[in-house]
Amino acid sequence: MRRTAQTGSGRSAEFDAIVVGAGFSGLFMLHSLRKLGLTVRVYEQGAGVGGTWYWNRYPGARCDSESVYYMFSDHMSEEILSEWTWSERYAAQPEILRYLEFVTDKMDLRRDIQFNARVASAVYDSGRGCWDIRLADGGTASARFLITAVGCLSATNTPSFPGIDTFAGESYHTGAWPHEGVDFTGKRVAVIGTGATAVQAVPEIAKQAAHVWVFQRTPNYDIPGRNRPLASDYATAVKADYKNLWQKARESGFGLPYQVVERSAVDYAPEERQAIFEAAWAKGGFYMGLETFSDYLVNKESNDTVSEFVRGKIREMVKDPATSELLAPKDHPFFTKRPPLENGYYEAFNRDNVTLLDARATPIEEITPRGVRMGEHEYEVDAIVYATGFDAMTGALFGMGITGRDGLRLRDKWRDGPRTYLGLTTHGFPNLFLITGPQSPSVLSNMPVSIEQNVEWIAGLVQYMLIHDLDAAEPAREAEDTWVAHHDEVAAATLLLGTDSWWVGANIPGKPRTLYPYVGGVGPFRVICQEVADKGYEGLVLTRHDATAPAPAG
Ligand code: NA7
Repeated sequence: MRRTAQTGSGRSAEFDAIVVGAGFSGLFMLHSLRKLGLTVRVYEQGAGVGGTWYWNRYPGARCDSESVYYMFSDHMSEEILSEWTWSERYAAQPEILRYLEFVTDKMDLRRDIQFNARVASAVYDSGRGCWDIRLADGGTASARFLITAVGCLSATNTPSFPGIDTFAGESYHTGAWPHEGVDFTGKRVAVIGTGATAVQAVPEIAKQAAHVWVFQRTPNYDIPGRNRPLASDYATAVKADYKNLWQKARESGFGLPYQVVERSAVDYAPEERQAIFEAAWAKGGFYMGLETFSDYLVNKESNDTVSEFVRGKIREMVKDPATSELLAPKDHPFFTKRPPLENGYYEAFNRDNVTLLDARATPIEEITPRGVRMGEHEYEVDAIVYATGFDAMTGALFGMGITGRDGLRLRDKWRDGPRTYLGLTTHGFPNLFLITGPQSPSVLSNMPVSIEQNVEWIAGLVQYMLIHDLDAAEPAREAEDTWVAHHDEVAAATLLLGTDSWWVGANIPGKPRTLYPYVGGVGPFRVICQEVADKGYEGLVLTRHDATAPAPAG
């Protein structure tokens, strides 16, 4: 590969690689490419690092993977791993942001990151064999490689309720929360949505507000998080066994080093099953889904048992029978939507100042200057919190105006749903690499584990290209077709496509319905990617820019 050097002068800066986003993915990608000796520029639209953890500052925001596994492994830095100790079982947003800032400074990453820099377009120039980037402020740059590290949940979704702009009070989307925080003391608050975000925010908002109305369209199977301060001996024990635990996480289905036992709930007597459920419930966290029985996603009968167990727990926890019935999901099987972890959510409905409203039976009709109208009733509030989620996985990518070979826009290519090779590359877009892209495990995993795997695979490919003096990598159309077919086949064997969720794009009107993340598992995905690499990046067409070979077919 002929290197391009940063000019530092002239209108358009040139780099070997441009990375978009400075969250977990962008930081590790920058570090990895630097190690290869490349010039790299990271463009980040926020004023600081952190990605998701920069934007999602709503009350109660925390990770749902246990903190000790929600971090970089020694592949980033052994020193950071040993120096950093989390204070809670699930770290809160300020602590995660502090961690990412600590990593940034420790690894001296900041000098290659340009903040307040939103990429408005990214266009591939076949003649020069590079990507031309235009920033929203008019700045330009180009690079051989373009790597998206934009996160899966970064393009916020606010439903287009009639009258939304007429509201006279304060409105907030949880994914773009004011940095100075919001004081809800004494206020009447509407929270729209009951996904993982609302489940974290409602108990905290309820502690301040005069009254909170929670507008629920679909109830979820919320699992107790059982958050608590992290005992130092626990952190020490995890650190001592870190290599083993991370290896287990890398080989696991969901990127967590849990003990998955291959067994079905239907093969157990009701009392035995109950004991297994109770043990996981008491433990808290994703153990409920991952360490009880292993066939919930493919066996409805097995799933019915855990779904009923969780419904029973909700009925026990929420005192008002009508409210608990409304909170108990009946329209979809457990884990076919992301199960939120709750730390006081169900308890909140036992407070006098929290009311659950059924936005399924009586949909929100409009936002008025005074509040939210459902049917005949107008709920007058001082503030509206939109906990209405994201245009997941593709929203942020489309927002960057990515255009590949022959003027092909990514948005057009994926009009009927994403088409990728391994979720990491897509035909027609040479040297475009997607970290946690659609059709990779991404959101169906503990993100840092998938991010490290994705980044290392991309860095491995770049290194291979450097060694073999290659300029461009692009998946062959047939390789992509094969991957999409495999992805779809694995998805079709599960219950996931039958439930309306953001995993299948159902939350965004008009979005193609397909499973966006790959459900084949983190471990198997890693093996597939490694095999591809071992075979000289099989499925990718690798070319020299000055070669006479034609561009990949299609
Ligand atoms: P989610 O999980 O997409 O939740 C959004 C919520 O907003 C969900 O309860 C939606 O109901 C609700 N919603 C969306 N549009 C409407 C309208 N028009 N009316 C009423 N209610 C509506 O987003 P989160 O931010 O909570 O979580 C995203 C992920 O972040 C989470 O899964 C974790 O992986 C981390 P619906 O269920 O669609 O009926």
